[in-house]
Amino acid sequence: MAGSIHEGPEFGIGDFVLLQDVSMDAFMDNLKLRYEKNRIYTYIGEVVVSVNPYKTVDIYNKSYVDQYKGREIYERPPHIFALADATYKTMKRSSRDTCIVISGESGSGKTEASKIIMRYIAAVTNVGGQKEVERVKDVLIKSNNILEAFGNAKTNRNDNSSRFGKYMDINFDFKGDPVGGHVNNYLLEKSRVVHQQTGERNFHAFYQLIYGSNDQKLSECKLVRDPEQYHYTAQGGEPKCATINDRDDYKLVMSAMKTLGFPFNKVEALWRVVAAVLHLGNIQYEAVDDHDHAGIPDKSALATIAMLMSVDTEDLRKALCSRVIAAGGQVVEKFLTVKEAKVARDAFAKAIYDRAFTWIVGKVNEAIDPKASGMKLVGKNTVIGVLDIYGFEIFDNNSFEQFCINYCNEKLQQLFIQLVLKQEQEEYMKEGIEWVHVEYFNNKIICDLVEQSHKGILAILDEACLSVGKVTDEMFLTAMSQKLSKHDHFTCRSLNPSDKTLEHGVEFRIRHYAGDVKYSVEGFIEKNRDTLYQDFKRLLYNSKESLLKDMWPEGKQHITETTKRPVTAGTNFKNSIIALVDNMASKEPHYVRCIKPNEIKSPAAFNHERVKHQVMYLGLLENVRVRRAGFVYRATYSRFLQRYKLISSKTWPNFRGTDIDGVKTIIKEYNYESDVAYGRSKIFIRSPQTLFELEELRDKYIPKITLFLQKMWRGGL
Ligand code: AOV
Ligand code: MG
Repeated sequence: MAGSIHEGPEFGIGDFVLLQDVSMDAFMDNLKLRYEKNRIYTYIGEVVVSVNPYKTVDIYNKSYVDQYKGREIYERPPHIFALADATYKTMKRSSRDTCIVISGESGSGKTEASKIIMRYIAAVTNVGGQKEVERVKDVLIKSNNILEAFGNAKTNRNDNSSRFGKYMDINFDFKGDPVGGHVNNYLLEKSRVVHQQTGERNFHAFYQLIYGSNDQKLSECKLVRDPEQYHYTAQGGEPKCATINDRDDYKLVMSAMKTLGFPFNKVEALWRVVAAVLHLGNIQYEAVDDHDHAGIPDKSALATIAMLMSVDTEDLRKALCSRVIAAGGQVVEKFLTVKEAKVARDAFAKAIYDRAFTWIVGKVNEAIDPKASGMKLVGKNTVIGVLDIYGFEIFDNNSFEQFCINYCNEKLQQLFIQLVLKQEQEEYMKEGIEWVHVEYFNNKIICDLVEQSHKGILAILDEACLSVGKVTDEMFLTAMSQKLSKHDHFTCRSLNPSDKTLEHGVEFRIRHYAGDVKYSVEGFIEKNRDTLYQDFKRLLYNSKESLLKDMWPEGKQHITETTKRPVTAGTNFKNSIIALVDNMASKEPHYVRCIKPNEIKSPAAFNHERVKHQVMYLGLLENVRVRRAGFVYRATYSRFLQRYKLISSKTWPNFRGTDIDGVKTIIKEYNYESDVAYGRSKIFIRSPQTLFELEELRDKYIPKITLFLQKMWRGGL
């Protein structure tokens, strides 16, 4: 039965819903068998489960595109193309906004999946070959090169790990051709700019500049071709990554920026800013007096940075060594200690890079703005949103960033639970079919632990950040241990003294849906406050380089003006993730659930325990159960009749009655009545066996029908 959902026993079952018995063992056996046969995609109804192959699988070429284009999901072997096609068709047929939610832990294949989906959509649209649409598609696809260069990095989990969240809308005109798009970015892990764990790298862009730019540009930036010379790119210890070619990637990024119409002088200024950040990391401080006040002995380093950022050298020195404060109407200069100056310098480097990234996203959005495409937008404009966010992660040392990333993954799991349950429940209700309730772990309790007002972790953190006087990370931990002592998913040493794995006053643990994570509170307060001295803002606002000046409009403010306290980083992130989830819930969602087969990026290892763990926490088995709720297959009457009418002489070639009567005729003829239920618009089938038999019958009849048609065409009938 090659060619349909059931590919034959040697490839396992293409849809977990069709498993004879729904057990963890059966699920795992099927997943493993398919993975070993390079069948990396398997369905759970309309959800696609994808296992990262860690090798090139030749299943994305044009002949595959042609096989899936316009077909129904069940008609071909499982493929992410089928999901992309279904999403596209739904949007086109019903003029509804749709979205694709891609989830899974770090390194499971989300970003690759999102790009495969985008390329598929590009391949099946614009049949009319309009030049402008081709340009829009090119721009949309190439925007990935730029965003990944500045927003992705090598981590110990993934050589090309997304360090920002990305939600991209692709806009379509009424004909279904792409006319533009929009990117929303979420919290860039900017701490990476100044610190990387052993084995990790900074953002790709730094290495692309060092390895990829020509000699002239490198010397203009006063750089050498060796990342180990720079503190911000040397800490990980392995600046070269076997799976990444920074030189080629630099060229790709430059070409993409050109395609997207980034002005050349801005691109040049942007790379100078990247270079300036590298030089900043090498700034050394020394004490200049008995109060440990900071001074910078290397004047030429200062001059280089000032040159690269087009600011005054002395202003730069001042901003790096002191701060100006307004006290009682008087403006006074306060000198920083060496330790304070280092913190300020790192905050400065992080902020510059973060703003530069935001600027890049803004530029990408200008380039892909549907209005800018120059195409006339007639009729209703619909979108397909693609969500590719940083996956759940556990490192040796987990900080505020992992806390935010993992919270975001909790929210996505919550969305999945709510919508999949809701959708299935609604379907049964709408069709008037009784359904069986399926129990599973609802992670709402963990979302609440983080986000609840007043008693959630983020609220406690904000409270600590806003209180007057010196507040330390340890005090924040104490506050949590008092307020969250009864929470099943939170613990720290003072709540659980026997847990020797947690360090007193430093660490806490959250039982996430995807596993236990130990966080270190160190830096939580500072990262949540996310303060940057006004001095730096003023410095960059006064830059002669318009790129920098435009990035820092608030530098215009005079020192004596008071500003409202900005929203903290954590609350800001929470609000944007809540808005994101609401946005997706308002669209018609489709899901890709990515699984990482092993920890060693190997194409040949299926780590049973690791995969089982993911299957468990993703709730895939429960997903199968809910989807089955007694029925393995459903189809509208017209669809069913169209597919199977050829297996009965009573319905072939034409049935002269309603679709439902036609379906009933077939079901009766083959004695399947006890195995089906008739809904309002759909037929529901209980056992996989019935579906297989129907498919087999269809396969048996197809040659006869073909013969029949050939004879007819030749005039023999
Ligand atoms: P992620 O997006 O889920 O992690 P990626 O999509 O970056 O993971 O995948 C990690 C690596 O796995 C890629 O760089 C490829 O080498 C390989 N890979 C993934 N999918 C495929 C595929 N379909 N075919 C071939 N190779 C693949 V993170 O961004 O870390 O959460 O924050
Ligand atoms: Mg990614």
